[in-house]
Amino acid sequence: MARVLLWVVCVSVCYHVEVGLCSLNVPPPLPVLPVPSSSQVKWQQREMIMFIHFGINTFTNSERGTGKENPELFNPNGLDAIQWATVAKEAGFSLLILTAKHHDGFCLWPSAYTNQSVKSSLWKDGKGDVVKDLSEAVRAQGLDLGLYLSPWDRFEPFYGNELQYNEFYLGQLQELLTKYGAISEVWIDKFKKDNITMTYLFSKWVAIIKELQIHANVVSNAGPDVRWVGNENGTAGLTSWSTINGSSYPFDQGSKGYLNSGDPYGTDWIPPECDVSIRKGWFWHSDQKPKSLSQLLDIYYTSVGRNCVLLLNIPPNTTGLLSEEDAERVIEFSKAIKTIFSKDLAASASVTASSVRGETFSPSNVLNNDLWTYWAPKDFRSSKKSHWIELKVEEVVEFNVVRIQETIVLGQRVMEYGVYVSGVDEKKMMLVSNGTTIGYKKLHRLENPVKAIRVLLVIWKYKGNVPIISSFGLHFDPVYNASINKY
Ligand code: FUL
Repeated sequence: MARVLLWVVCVSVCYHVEVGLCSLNVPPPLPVLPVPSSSQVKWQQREMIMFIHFGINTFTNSERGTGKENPELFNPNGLDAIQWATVAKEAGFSLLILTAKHHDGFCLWPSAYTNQSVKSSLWKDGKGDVVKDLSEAVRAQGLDLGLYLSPWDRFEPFYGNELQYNEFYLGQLQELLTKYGAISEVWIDKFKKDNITMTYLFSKWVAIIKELQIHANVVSNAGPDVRWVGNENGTAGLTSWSTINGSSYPFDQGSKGYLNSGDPYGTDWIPPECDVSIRKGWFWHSDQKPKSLSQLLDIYYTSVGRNCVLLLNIPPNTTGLLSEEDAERVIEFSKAIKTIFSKDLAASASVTASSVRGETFSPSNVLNNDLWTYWAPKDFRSSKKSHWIELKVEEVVEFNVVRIQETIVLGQRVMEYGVYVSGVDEKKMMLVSNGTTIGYKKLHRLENPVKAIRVLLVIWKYKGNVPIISSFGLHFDPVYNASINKY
């Protein structure tokens, strides 16, 4: 009995005093709901996903087919899905999403529900299957597969008949989700431009996806797992919440501004994905060129750097290969990201903070790359006070990117903050950037490189009892620097 009493007293003291040895026992802060599912965390940690727009449009030099195309036109006689997957792997993508069917209705797999597919094409005498080729190629590289299946189908004669078309769509989903192994993401594009009125039985589609592929994230305008960012240029809002009120929006709606910034009081965790093409069009056209490295890096900062995942489209050409210039550009892009972010100039900094919740939540946790370890300040409960964390390096460092990350598994919390710096012997700190949301990753690209010895993050406003910072780093981006010098 005495022992039990002693234990109770000790636990209670540990909880309230939060010092010395006992501090190990301080429990983590409570999550601020909603929080991401494990599939959503995995999705977020991918940071970049490759989109592949390929289909009959590739052969008609079009962006939007009519459904009247002759399937014999599809003949990518050099198609090599291994090349797609190899480029993806080299460029650091862990997931590839293929347009199994675009709005024109042409299917890249031999669907039993239609003849408008590879089986009516000249490619491999109608015996080919692009989805199969890609699924095997990605697995061989240790990558994952996702599929885009357009609900708007301009070929299908049933389109417009609610019952028949919804059954048809469910049938196609079932084929795709049972024949090609694990599918990590299903893209349900809301786009439709005709006068045909028909209700999509969206909740039934999601139910069958979850039944057949429990870990797949379903993407549409408003989720249920991932939302569209509201534009196709790779730009999330400066304020970028992973939360929205998903249940108030049908899958094909949601105002662009709302989807772009999210909702601090949203009841559902439905983070944004930024879809953008490396070229002007989604499909390959001989007269288009890939975006420049600095354009791609701008996109990286406005997507991954604003709490999003970048879904970058690289369209195969009529031969069935990613064109060399696109492949070279995307690999150059990924190398630039590695160069910038593999070196954290604060790696050996000493880190102090306004307060520490307990030893497990030490400020120095922000120097490792582990999402699950973090700095948390003391919980002052009643007061909504601000908190700070400071990096101090031994010798002056020059940087133009500040990276801040939250432990999103405990919710997205920070609502207002500022980043200050000071040089040697300078007592005064200078504000260099500020922001609203952080989320999984926030990258502040500074107008000009800064030389500093101390870098301070002050958090003024947050949800929950305390803010939680998983990572805080400093980087130098030579490409951005060069472009400033150039223009
Ligand atoms: C849009 C489509 O209309 C485009 O063709 C492209 O597939 C893009 C990703 O989504 O809604």
